[in-house]
This record gives sequence, C-alpha cells and structure tokens, in this order.
Amino acid sequence: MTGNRTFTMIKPDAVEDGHIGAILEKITAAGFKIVAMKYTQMSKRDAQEFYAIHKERPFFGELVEFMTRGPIVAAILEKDNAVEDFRALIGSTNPEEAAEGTIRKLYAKNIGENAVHGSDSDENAKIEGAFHFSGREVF
Ligand code: FUP
Repeated sequence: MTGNRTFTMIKPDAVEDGHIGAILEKITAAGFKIVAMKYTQMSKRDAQEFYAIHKERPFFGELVEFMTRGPIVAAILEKDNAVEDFRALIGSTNPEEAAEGTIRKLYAKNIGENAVHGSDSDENAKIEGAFHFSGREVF
C-alpha cells in the first residue's frame, strides 16, 4: 500500500532564479494538490538536522551552506502514489541524468544545486513534512 503524500522544497537556487511559479505550475498540472505550503529560510541547525542522514558524506558542508543561503518554498503534496510519482516528475538527483521535461532537467544547475527536493519514501515524507509543518498548517 503506497501513501498519498510527499514533501517537497523549492531550493534556494530555483527561488533566486525566479522559478517558484513555473515549478508550482508543473506540480499542480501533474495532479498534485498542495495541502501545506510556506516560504521560509532554514537555519544551519535546521539543515543539519533535515539532512542528518548525509552527515558523513563529503558534500554535507556544501549542502548545508547551499540550503541555508536563501529562502525556500516547503510544501506537502497529495496524490495517489505521491512519493514515486513526484520523484518521476522531478527527475534524477543529477540534472545531467534527469529525463527531458522533468523539473530538475529544466531548472537544476548541477547535482548540488538541483532546484527541488522530493521525499524518497512514505516514512521520510511524514518525517520531513512534520519537520516543517505543525498539524494546524496542513489542510
Ligand atoms: P535526492 O533524494 O534526489 O534529493 O538525492 P539525495 O538524497 O541523494 O541527496 C540529497 C541532496 O544532497 C541532493 F539534493 C543534493 C545533495 N548532493 C550533493 O550535493 N552531492 C551528491 O553527490 C549527492 C547529493
């Protein structure tokens, strides 16, 4: 049984480049309903906690710097098979490997500055959604 919610962030690079509107348009056109959304900026501590799973990786410091350098859009999205369908919509982590028409193919600069986040499992979608939103911010 697959879940019907996922968590996303429009990352600082895509916000800086003015792509919030185009990315939200692609998300809703693909059938995702926005059930929570906010414009916010992560602190260093937020990013270190959010990406704790990567803390031993060589790119961790850069990842934290990047994710905290400007505002992001965080959202919880609803659709049948949300996690898998959203990962298909955003494309591979490395935009050079992302399929044509995917959000990362269109808007990501490289594997680090890759425009959007999408949860990789139902379990992580719940954890990540709860990291950014309280119950009364989810509709
Ligand atoms: P994804 O699930 O596609 O966001 O990818 P990962 O969970 O593997 O990586 C999370 C973030 O770490 C990526 F979005 C960007 C960053 N990253 C790098 O900067 N370099 C890498 O080699 C891999 C990931």
